Amino acid sequence: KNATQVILESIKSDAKSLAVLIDPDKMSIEHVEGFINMVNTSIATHIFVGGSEVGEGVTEALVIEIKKYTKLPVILFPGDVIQITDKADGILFLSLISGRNPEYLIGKHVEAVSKLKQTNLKVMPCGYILIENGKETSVERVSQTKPLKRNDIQNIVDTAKAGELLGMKLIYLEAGSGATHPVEPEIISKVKRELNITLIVGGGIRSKTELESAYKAGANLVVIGTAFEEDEAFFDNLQK
Ligand code: 1GP
Repeated sequence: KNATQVILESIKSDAKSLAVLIDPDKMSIEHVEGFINMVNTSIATHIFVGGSEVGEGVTEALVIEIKKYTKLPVILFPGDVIQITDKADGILFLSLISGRNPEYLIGKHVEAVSKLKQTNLKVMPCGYILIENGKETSVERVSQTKPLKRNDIQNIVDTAKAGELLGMKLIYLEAGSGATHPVEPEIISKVKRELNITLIVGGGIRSKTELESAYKAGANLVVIGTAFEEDEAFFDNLQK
């Protein structure tokens, strides 16, 4: 099975997948080998690479290094067009549908096309929904958009459904990197109930209990970054 097939199957299936998010801004090249070795022994199924503020060329160098040590699919989770590199397997083509900033709804995507045409990246259209978690997140700051209110669940559900009806293959409920409160299970389950496509959940998940409750509520793929950045011993709880 090649990486692209693995990605496709993970999109279609109801599997409980875990993506480890690596922010190129925070991971040094020297540290990649040791870190990826820990990822390999864990239950992680995907590696996401991306951040809100990353310089030119940094992502590509990091992806090349990651690929040396793992067979897991490496998916770009880009905050900007400059993070596109054909060294990865796929890209989440994120439209920030919780916001009303045309740049992040369609502008960046138009800009990305000429770059994507030069790659073999598997492009995965994804409705990206930012949900308030109590403090301002970097997505909010960089995109100049407001998150959806966490007590207006109907609006969150309708936003996710609108993404599906527009043809998106994935919906990503995002509390924001380092969020104090992850997306609540009640929100996950109500969105999942209405949705016929794969549901990704991330932001602020720091324990195995929170991970499991996200799966139980209906998340198909959970993304964790900060918990690994802050304490690599977290991998010990997530062994295969
Ligand atoms: C951020 O959802 C991801 O975009 C992961 O968030 O860094 O809080 O795990 P954390």
